[in-house]
Amino acid sequence: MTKNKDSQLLLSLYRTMRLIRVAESSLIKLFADSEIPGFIHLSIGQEAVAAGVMAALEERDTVATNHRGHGHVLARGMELDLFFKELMGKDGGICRGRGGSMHVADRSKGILGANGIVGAGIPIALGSALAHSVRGTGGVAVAFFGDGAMAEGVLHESLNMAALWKLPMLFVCEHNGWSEFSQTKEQFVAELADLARAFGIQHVQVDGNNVEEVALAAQQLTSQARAGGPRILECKTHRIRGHFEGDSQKYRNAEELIAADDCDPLIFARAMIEQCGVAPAAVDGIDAEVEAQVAASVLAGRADRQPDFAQAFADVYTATAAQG
Ligand SMILES: Cc1ncc(C[n+]2csc(CCOP(=O)(O)OP(=O)(O)O)c2C)c(N)n1
Repeated sequence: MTKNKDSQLLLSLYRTMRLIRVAESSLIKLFADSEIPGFIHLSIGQEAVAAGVMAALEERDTVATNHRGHGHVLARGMELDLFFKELMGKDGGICRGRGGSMHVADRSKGILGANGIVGAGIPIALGSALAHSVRGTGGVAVAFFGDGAMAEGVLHESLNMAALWKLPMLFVCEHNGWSEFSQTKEQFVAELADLARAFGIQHVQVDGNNVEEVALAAQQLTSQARAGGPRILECKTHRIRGHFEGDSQKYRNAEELIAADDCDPLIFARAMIEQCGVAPAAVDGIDAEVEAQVAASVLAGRADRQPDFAQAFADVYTATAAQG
């Protein structure tokens, strides 16, 4: 890769990360002002995983995510207005305001859905990988999950089936060290590498705060998975905010929070871009464009109408189910 090409890739990855950061930062205020119903779980600090993995995917690929999935769906290209309207519970949202933060889905982009149940997106991606395999689509299914899911049986069963049937699937673990308010090392006795070994699946661990490293590993692993056989990508990263928005994080010590701030993937990417000889003004330009884009989508979300009751129930129960 030439230096020029490198900087183009980095700029594009940086733009995606900045979009996630600005979108989620605006959600902080919207949530505090009660403009977002329900709970939100922010991925601030973990943007490099979403940007790096999505850059490796093709249109035919499919993705299932978890409760901390805003970054994944934005990086996959969910339309920003539709995203904000959905999170604000508005009629024009991608799921007509019924899904909200933890249940966004967009089949037009191969996004099979976010999921509030730990590990529950994994078998959905597994089913999709089976469909890719049976139908010969050439697609790969990606499951994003946190390290908290390592202790869930559904991950172990899914690893087994994916390996047994050589499915085109990429398991992506965002290892931030925490499962809600408990450290993962206090609730899971092994490492992801041990599970990989047990099921005979190739496992690669990367610095999840280095977007270039994530992107290169994801590129390699998806092309291997596409050829028929699951792969695992483990990204070591940091959750900068609390488990959910509003969590005061009393269970974390100050040093850890400062260390998480020091690993900011955006600052790291910006430094790499400048090392390629790109003028800081070019990066500032991206920041300004993204800020304007997000501000416009927040306004579009505010301007949209609430779904009415009849609409909120439509498609939730079929006529047959309602009668029976
Ligand atoms: C099956 C199940 N058990 C417990 C919970 C409660 N819960 C919600 S998020 C969470 C921890 C998730 O940690 P992790 O998967 O590492 O993701 P992170 O929040 O760190 O991104 C738990 C235990 C749940 N939603 N589902």
